[in-house]
Amino acid sequence: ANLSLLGPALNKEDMPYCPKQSPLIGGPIHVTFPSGLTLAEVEKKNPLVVRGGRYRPPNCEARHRTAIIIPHRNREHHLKFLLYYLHPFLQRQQLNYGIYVIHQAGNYTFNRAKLMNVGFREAMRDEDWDCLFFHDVDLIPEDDRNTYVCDTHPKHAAIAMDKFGYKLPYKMYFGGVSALTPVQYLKMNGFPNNYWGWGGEDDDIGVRVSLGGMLISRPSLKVGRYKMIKHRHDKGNEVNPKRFNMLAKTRHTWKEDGMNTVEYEIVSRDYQLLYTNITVNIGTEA
Ligand code: UDH
Ligand code: NGS
Repeated sequence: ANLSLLGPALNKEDMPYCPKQSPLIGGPIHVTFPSGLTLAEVEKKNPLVVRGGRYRPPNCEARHRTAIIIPHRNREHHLKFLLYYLHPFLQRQQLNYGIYVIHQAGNYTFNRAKLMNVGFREAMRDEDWDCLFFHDVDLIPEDDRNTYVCDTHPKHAAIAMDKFGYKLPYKMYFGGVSALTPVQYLKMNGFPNNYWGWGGEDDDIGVRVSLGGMLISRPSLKVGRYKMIKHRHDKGNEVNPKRFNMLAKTRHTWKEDGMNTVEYEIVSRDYQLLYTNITVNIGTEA
């Protein structure tokens, strides 16, 4: 096309694409949890991050737009460490990115997968993201080469966690951190809305990938490494006794439960410097 017909270009549009492989990427990251770290310090270390936790490389046009979706309640301490590591990590990858914290309102039993559905819809309202990373708040990536971009199949990124001896705990494990394009997400009707409490929802998501006719893509064990911030079971996220019965039925329920049926009310959307905070009322178990 004759670009001159479009009139004078803005500076931003004149920028070359970023290189296919970022020159800023290193190797293993030494993860520690400095005591006394404050959010204000994390903000100061990330001067190019703008309102709502958004960033674009300053000198080149990003090749990828990635949204990070973090299900959250009562884990501010973990969130601070995740942001401390994630912002510089994503900037070294030269991504156009945004971080969304999806905060479950009230004290009713936690529902991780439904919060992800909320995050998907709300993030896609902002921007036509290429890729969404569904990210537990307590998992810190330990290698720069773990690129936060999507693959041709849904990606399970947290393949090697310290608590499992840096191995996959079982072949179908899909927990912790996963990444899907919007097309992949909708192909499996998103995530289930009915897993209240701990356990099973990640296995259900893994089953949906294959019911949607897709495979699971994974980084290498060397690269997909994560350190988990140690903690106990949360109050309000008790083990879900129904999870095995529900899992046995996924193949009959996935088309009627997911993105096409998710219901919720946004309580607030506020734009913090380091993330967009969406507080949502997701109701209670039917
Ligand atoms: N989450 C919250 N708040 C909650 C519960 C869960 O923010 O109250 C989110 C958070 O992003 C977390 C994710 O949901 O990373 C998954 O929940 P989880 O961390 O409780 O699940 P996980 O399987 O740990 O990582 C369960 C507790 C294991 C205790 C083992 C004690 N030795
Ligand atoms: C499986 C759970 C998953 C869970 C995984 C790891 O048994 O939800 O263990 O748990 N599936 C069911 O309960 C059906 S962990 O070691 O992180 O506590 O993610």
